[in-house]
Amino acid sequence: MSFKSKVTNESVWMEEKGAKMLQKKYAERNLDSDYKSNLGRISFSVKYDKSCKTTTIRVLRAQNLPSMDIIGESDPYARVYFIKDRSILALVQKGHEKTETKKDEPNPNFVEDFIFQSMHWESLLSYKLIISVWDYDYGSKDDFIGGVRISMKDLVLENTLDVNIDMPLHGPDSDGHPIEKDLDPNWLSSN
Ligand SMILES: [Ca+2]
Repeated sequence: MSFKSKVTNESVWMEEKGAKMLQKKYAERNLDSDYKSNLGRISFSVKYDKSCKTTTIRVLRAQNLPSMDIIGESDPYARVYFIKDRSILALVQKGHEKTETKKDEPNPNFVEDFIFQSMHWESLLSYKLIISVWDYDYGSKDDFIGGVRISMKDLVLENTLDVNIDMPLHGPDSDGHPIEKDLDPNWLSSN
C-alpha cells in the first residue's frame, strides 16, 4: 500500500512498451503457434465512481500461469491500461503502469489498484480495458504470458460499472494487445 500512495493518479496517454514489443514479434513470425491453449486465469474488479469520475481497476490475482522460464516458474507482473483503437497508444496511470513482480509464482496475489481520474463516462465506454501478464526476465526481454482485452461498455449493468471478473488469459493479437473477447456471463464472479 505504501508503494501506491507514492504515485500520482494522473492518467496519461503514452506508448505501451509491451504492445510495441509484441507487435514487432508478431510481424516477424506467426505467434499463434507459440501460444499454449491454457494460459491461466486472472481475477480483477472494475469500478466507476460517477461523482468523482474515477475508474478503479483492482488486479486481484492470477492462477495457473504457465512457466515461461527454462528452470522454475514464471515471475509474473501485470500491465493495466486502456486503449481506444488498434494502436500502441495507451491510457495509463502515470508512474504506476504495472503491478509488482512476484518471483517464481504461478498463482500470484497482486491486489493492486490502478486509478484513472477525470474520466468521462461516455469516453470510458468507448475504451477497451487491457490487462496483460508478463514474465519478468533478468538480462533479457520479458515474455508475454497472456492477457485480456474487454470492451468497457460490455461491463455496464443498469448504467453503473461495478463488476468482479474471473476469466481466462488469451494470446496476443497482431496489434500487440491481447485478443479481444466478448464478456461471457460465467466470468462474472463475486470474488
Ligand atoms: Ca522469468
